[in-house]
Amino acid sequence: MSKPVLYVFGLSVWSAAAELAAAELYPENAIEYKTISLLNGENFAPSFIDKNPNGTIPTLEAEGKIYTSTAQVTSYLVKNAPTSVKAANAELIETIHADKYDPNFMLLLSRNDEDFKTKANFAHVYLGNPALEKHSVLPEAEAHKSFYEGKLASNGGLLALFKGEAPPAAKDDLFAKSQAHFDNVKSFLYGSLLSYLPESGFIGGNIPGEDDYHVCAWLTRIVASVGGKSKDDSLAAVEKAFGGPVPSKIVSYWGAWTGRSSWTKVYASLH
Ligand SMILES: N[C@@H](CCC(=O)N[C@@H](CS)C(=O)NCC(=O)O)C(=O)O
Ligand SMILES: *[C@@H]1O[C@H](CO)[C@@H](O)[C@H](O)[C@H]1NC(C)=O
Repeated sequence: MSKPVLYVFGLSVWSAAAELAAAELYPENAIEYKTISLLNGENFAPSFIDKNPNGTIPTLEAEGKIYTSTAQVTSYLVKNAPTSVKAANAELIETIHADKYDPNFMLLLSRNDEDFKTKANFAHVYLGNPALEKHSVLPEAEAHKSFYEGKLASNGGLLALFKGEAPPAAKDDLFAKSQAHFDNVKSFLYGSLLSYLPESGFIGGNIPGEDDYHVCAWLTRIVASVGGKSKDDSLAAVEKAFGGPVPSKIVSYWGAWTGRSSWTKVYASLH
């Protein structure tokens, strides 16, 4: 039987959730990894959209089937692993993937002109990727016309803002939306997330369970998005950004994850 193929990218938050699951549960050579560079827009190639109509990673091909969301990919990896771990709490998975807590938006989040300047470079590279348009005009792209139209419109709209081509009111909208997002993330991190976390160890017990891969990936991105660069400086960065001491459950959870070899493997740099 051929190996499962996991499509990943080293800077992707949700790819990291699947990579953590793979590193925790499978021997080194049990899974074939294929890198899809989001910075080069490889996820916009029609051949990739054929596999995942949303053009997102992680994506998994296994036993003739294809899994197109983080929840599906991770769930497959857990169910088919040689060892068993605690299965997911569907409510937590849905919550942590909710738009209001979207960890990817943290990279573009601009609450004021200073943020806006800091994020502009990434916004230009990511949203203005010429690969999207290039792939969209290929004959093979025809079958995915609505995907390309939607993506060009949404990326283009936000890019116009960062290029200073949009009306000032649109920029104010971005600032307001960003402030609301920041507040949502803060209230989750300092509030409702804690109800799912144990005092020590993992949601899955002494070892991480299915929920923990998602929560770790989300938390590590939040830490990275506020300037955390290593496991040791990270909580100080969180405290400074959100203006409050990090809750003890988060401190303990961060320590539990960052002590694992899977975390060290996936997070050579925080992302
Ligand atoms: N809801 C999807 C989101 C996955 C997602 O947003 N993946 C990002 C990387 S973390 C991606 O591939 N983005 C590329 C894009 O949206 O163009 C899931 O849970 O799998
Ligand atoms: C694409 O994304 C949407 C919105 O997140 C989701 O409802 C849909 O199931 C996804 N499609 C696939 C094939 O994963």
